[in-house]
Amino acid sequence: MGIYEELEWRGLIKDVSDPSLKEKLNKGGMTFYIGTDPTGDSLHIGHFSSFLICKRLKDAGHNPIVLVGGGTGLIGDPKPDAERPMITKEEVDHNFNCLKKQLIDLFGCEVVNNYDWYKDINFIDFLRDYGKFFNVNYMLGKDIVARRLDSGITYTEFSYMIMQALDFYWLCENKNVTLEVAGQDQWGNITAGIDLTRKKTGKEVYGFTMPLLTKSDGTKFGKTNGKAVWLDKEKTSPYEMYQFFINSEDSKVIDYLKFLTFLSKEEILELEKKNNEAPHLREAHKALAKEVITFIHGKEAYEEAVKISDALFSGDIKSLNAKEIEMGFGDLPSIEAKGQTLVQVLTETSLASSNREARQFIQSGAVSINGDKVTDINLVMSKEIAIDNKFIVIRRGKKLYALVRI
Ligand code: 629
Repeated sequence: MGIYEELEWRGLIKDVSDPSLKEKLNKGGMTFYIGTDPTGDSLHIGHFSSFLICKRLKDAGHNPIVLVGGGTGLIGDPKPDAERPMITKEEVDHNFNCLKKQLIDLFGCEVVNNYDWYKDINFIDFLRDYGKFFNVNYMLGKDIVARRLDSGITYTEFSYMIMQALDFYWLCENKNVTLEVAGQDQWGNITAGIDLTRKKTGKEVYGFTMPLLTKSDGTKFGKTNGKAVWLDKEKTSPYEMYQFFINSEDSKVIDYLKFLTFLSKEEILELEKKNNEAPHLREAHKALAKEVITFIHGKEAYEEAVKISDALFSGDIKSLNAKEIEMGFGDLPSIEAKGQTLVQVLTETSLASSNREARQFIQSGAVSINGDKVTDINLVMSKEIAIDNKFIVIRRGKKLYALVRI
């Protein structure tokens, strides 16, 4: 199976600019690029699903270049619904450096910045050497622009497609790039670049897009409780990422394995069989979490995430050190220890609705401290009973937790 057939099997081919691309991709040897704008200081799992194409095509004998748009990031790629807020040059520079580091750490590829060539193009030259090739009706025909005419689009965002098209032309002339790849939302920008390059040089360049990962209800993949799943472990811990993948919908987990891992077709079909026969064992989900977290954060971070998850499930909190508790309980209810009794802590953390109910829970044996059942309603929160003198983990029943910080 050639790389094109593999990408098709994985569901990673959406639009293709020319049928001849199939043979070209299977042959290898193309220099291609994929871009991202520095709108934030970390990539998220949605970017990750697109940027994996760098490794997929590199493994098939192609040469990846990643563009981080220090120039286009100052302008803003129009979104279907509304104008983007303008971000400052300082923010763009900071974000550029963050994303460049992440991309090199993850993919080890060449990173270019389109500000490096925009800074040398003055306004008159831009209009004469590039704007002249864009008929306004052509630009209005692009899907995202057409959808913005009612709500309004500024000249700034309207100009964006000329800039991205210019990039493809510049990279073709200066880096021998003959292919741009992106998620499906970028089709209009890619075809603008193909057309501009042909008009200016007579050369044929190519593009294809990948579907954007979605949840079964069609909404955007990569958000959990309204929060994005970031690649920066200080923003989304490997443990949180583990929980995100373990809780993927059963109906989507095989698609996610195809999009987000390098497991073979045979391995994925085997996991699909297991997922159909015994979804409660979550073997496909665990494989997905293992492959993605190991790729992004490394084997140790993955193993630590599993250890925390198992401890929380079994209640064996004592097996965790303070750092692991911090990671595992990051977003659970937590309070500072100020000499409270266990009864007060249960009500303060809403593990009980009243002191009376708290006493009932404790005396019925429903409450444990750091994994050990306690029945002493007068137990005082102190560092003597804390793990590493830092944390006291309260558990009520099977799944309700709260954290007392010393
Ligand atoms: C200049 C800028 C170029 C080529 C591309 C770009 C960025 C592009 C864009 N991409 C999205 C982004 O920056 O906005 N105009 O967040 C995003 N991309 C990855 C995938 C995507 C796309 O980073 O292509 O489809 C989904 O993640 O939306 O010369």
